[in-house]
Amino acid sequence: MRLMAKTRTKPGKPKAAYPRVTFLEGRGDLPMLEIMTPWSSAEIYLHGAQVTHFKKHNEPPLLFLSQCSRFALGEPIRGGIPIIFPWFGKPAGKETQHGFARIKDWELKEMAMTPDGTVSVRLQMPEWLDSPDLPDCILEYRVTVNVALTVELVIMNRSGRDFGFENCLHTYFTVGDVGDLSIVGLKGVDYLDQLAGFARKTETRGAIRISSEVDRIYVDTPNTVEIRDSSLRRTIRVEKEGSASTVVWNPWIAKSKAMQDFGDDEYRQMICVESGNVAANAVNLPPGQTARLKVRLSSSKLK
Ligand code: TA6
Repeated sequence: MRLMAKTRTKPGKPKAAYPRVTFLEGRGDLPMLEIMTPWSSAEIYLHGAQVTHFKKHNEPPLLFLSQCSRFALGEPIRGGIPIIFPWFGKPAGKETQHGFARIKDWELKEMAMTPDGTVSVRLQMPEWLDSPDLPDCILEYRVTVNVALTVELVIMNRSGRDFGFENCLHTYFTVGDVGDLSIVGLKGVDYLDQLAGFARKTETRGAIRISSEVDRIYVDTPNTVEIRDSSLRRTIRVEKEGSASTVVWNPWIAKSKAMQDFGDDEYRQMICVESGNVAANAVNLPPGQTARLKVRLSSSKLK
């Protein structure tokens, strides 16, 4: 099914090619939005409200999507920006890794285009009934596509009690070769090393290089992070608001082989730099309050 939502053009004027939003059945016949703007293209699946693609017209894709990803109900999509909520990892007693937001089918609530060609989309997770470990709240996700990609996860606590949760925008970035990049912005920040039993350490490097599996939760940091990719000659900027944690992950060889929905060699073309509130930075949201987690992803030529 292809329904086109185009900007209105005055009679006699050539039809604007951009901006354009097309609703179609994507991989696995899952409904998705295909977005074209004067600067870029993007794709959002209603499954998990997952942005799976963002690419500026004159650059390689910014987001990484595994060629082996599943696109099926109840399964997470491997790549793009998975929404992690209401817990990170797999705490005791939880049956799914990284919560359930990324495997729910979200609803498209609003779509807007501005005269300059920016496209914004608002999605909402299906409501649930208040329960002892899951207070009644509204979850919205706002995606803005132009020369950059901005995503915002908004959680409104409608219950009569505090709501404690973790959230994270688990972003997968495309890189030329993981051995040719450096991650800048985390020097002096403490992190929990998931490969060393969550031991707390301090980052001593101004430019972090990747040469083995990395799985670190940097805590108490509002910092912007840059991914400087000398292979693609590109710098990716990860700016964030409402986030105290930054997670850096690359599965490397063994874990890549162990993941069914990830190619054995795909670790070379990706890095995860994730923005959220995890572990000691978990959120406690009082009744009636709203929590906002916002990330702006942009790129420029590597100087
Ligand atoms: O990004 C950090 C992490 O928690 C890693 O430990 C790894 O499990 C990754 O998330 C991917 O998790 P997923 O459930 O998507 O396979």
